[in-house]
Amino acid sequence: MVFYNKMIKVCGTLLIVSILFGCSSGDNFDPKTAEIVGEEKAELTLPPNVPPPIDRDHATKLVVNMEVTEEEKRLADGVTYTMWTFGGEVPGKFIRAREGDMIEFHLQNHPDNKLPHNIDLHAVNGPGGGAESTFTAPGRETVFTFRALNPGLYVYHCATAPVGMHIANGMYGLILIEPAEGLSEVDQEYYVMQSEFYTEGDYGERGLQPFDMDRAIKEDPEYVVFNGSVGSTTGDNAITSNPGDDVRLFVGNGGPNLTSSFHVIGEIFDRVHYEGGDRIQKNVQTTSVPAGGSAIVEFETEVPGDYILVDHAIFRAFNKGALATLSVSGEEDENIYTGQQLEQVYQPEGGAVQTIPQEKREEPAAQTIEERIERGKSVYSSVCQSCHMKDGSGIEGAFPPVAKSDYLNENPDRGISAIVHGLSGEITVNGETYDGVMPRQNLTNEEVANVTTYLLNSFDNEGGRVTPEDVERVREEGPIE
Ligand code: HEC
Ligand SMILES: [Cu+2]
Repeated sequence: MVFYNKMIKVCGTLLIVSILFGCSSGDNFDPKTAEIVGEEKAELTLPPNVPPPIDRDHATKLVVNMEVTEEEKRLADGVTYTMWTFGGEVPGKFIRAREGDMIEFHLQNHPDNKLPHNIDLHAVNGPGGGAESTFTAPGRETVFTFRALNPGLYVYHCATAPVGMHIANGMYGLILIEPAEGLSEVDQEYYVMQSEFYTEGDYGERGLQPFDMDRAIKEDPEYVVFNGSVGSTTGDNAITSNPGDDVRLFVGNGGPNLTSSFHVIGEIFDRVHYEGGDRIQKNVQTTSVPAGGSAIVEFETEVPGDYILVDHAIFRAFNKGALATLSVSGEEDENIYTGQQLEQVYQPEGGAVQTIPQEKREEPAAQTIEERIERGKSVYSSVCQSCHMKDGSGIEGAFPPVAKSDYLNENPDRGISAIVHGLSGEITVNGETYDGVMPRQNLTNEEVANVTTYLLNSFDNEGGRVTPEDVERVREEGPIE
């Protein structure tokens, strides 16, 4: 304390010293008593966008208008859900304020809504985080004011009973209280928030899906997503940067139940404000973001390519939707990453063995097409399903659909070739472009014939039959472009 007072004195009297020692007006800034200068209307943004950094050097009265809506929205392709939103989207609009600001919060419940709602902002010091003051019936508006005392990244959510259901239906978002001295300058800032959906239908089941309370209580979601839907932030909607840029992600987790193991495939977080607070951890691979919590993640993107944001509880990523894409475009840098330098036959026995031995598995050949389809189905579920999904729909932006696939139906040999030779490079399936890598599958001719026959006769494909002789022929002819 004595030392602190002394520092202020030194800083105040010796400007040069104060610059050297990094003193700033922030050192004796008290958010409780900071003078409120002027008034502003807060600019709110929908995900993945973030309002611009605050360039004020004083506290102000900040007016926030947040409208609650209840509307049917896309959860996945062919799947919709009645979402309850803060500001028209899930997650809700991003709020950016400065430490010391006096925030006048207006909660507006749209007259077409059916239910009352309120808001608990974790950035508030006061009962219910504002929930008690903002209980609002449809067609009504409530107002309360709070002082932003603690800088950090905070979750807000609806806290109207049943609270779990209001959150599960989409009522959460992020509010950033910038420290008085501001955050470091970066090239891009994005808003990414994870959450779960508990639907009556299984993953991918089409139509408007009602909320399933039993699944929610068991914490067994069908969907785990970033920014409100499967594929919200992939393909044309991917977030972007360029090599050499500093990227800052404001990461939130609305839950309602699961903790996220937040990870970006192919990147290391240079700095993490873990739990959205002051402390910085450096050089982090995966950071925990608890339900109702956050993290600020910063890293430089060095090398061009697609970087996939995942919950590294990995079945959530590949089977429940928790995938987003950061697309980095620009110059390669082989000093940092070369890309593949070699791909060749691996011969553990040395040069004497010229081919990889085909493991001979005991299996009598299928006699009928029904038998083929039946056996092909079990190959599919043990080998292919993890990427192409149980219903063959694939994953937007990553794995093409094998359901109703024009690419496959046009020439079934392409399917055989993908399995026995692998497949990479750009292909177009049902109008969407994919540029992924399907590894060569180590299956017998019989198994490939079965699984391809199964594919052709399932998932709305056009039928057909493939024999082990067809597979042998495609093996010999080499990959089909
Ligand atoms: C590790 C993930 C993965 C696995 C496992 C996998 N695939 Fe693929 N598959 C892909 C990717 C990625 C592509 C697209 C490759 C590209 O973009 O060039 C693809 C493409 C295909 C295609 C052509 C495109 C289309 O959608 O019609 C077929 C057919 C296919 N796979 C069938 C299968 C079958 C059958 C199996 C199981 C024996 C299987 N795949 C296993 C990832 C996978
Ligand atoms: Cu609510």
